[in-house]
Amino acid sequence: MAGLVRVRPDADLDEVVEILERDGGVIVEDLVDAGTLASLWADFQPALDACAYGEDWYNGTRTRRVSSLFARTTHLTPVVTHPLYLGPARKIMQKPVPMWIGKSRVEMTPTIQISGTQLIQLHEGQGKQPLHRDDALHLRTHPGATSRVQIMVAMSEFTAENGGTMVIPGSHHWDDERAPQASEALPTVMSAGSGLIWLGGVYHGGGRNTTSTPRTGMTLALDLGNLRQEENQYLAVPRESVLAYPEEVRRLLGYDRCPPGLGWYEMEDPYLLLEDGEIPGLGGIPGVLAPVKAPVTADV
Ligand SMILES: O=C(O)CCC(=O)C(=O)O
Repeated sequence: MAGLVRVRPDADLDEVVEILERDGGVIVEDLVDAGTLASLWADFQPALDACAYGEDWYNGTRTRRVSSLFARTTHLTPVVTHPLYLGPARKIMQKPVPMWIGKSRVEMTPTIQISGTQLIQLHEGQGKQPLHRDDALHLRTHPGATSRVQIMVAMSEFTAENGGTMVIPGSHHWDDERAPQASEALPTVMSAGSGLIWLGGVYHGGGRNTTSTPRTGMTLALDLGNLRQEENQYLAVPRESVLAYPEEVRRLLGYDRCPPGLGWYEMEDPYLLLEDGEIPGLGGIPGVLAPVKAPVTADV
């Protein structure tokens, strides 16, 4: 198969969804503007410089990895809410699920959430990472519905020589018997500020860096809201840092409920606790809201 399709940041959402569902990945050129990229570098550089290389073959022994990104910067909103990242993630993953509750036929649409965040800096001599599927974290079987949409933003240029992410286009359609071959994987070549977006079922991995210049990528993953977050965002991001972001991002960080009823606090939307520091009326007003207001009849 040919390499991944490249689109501009103003590409049509439905077209990008179609590309992603067909090929498993897409490159959005110039997804992050120069000002945002500079701000992210300013906030992340000290942590990257202080970070030691990894110690195992999978994470890379010539690779620096820095996580807890929403605690380290306030500049991630334009990345995680980019219409060509969040838009396709919502369209692909937030599919209504029909169910019976007693005699009522209802549909529940899951939320999505920020799962893992990481800077990945490959240094000279870093070899290829084993090809893998990121939805393996949730022990997903294939083929199956997509439960993760991930982005890798090029913080520096990605080339075939410096370890640009290796991707096997179309591999999300494969079953679990077919093993990925290195010869099938194509390097992601993109300029700083561009973004590779791919589905959780796609085989991919970091490439080999044979140059003397580090390759720096920033990856964020959006997962279905009924799965455990890869990175524990409640521990990784202090409340003050969460509050530095707008409501949509706060909810994506996990301060939300996934229908029909996951993630509640005292049976209420945890977002209320985050914002107000208390659940209004708790203990004082009878009739605390049910987790989900679905059209369910009382007779069972
Ligand atoms: O660094 C990359 O390009 C990909 C890294 C990756 O897939 C991983 O660490 O799981």
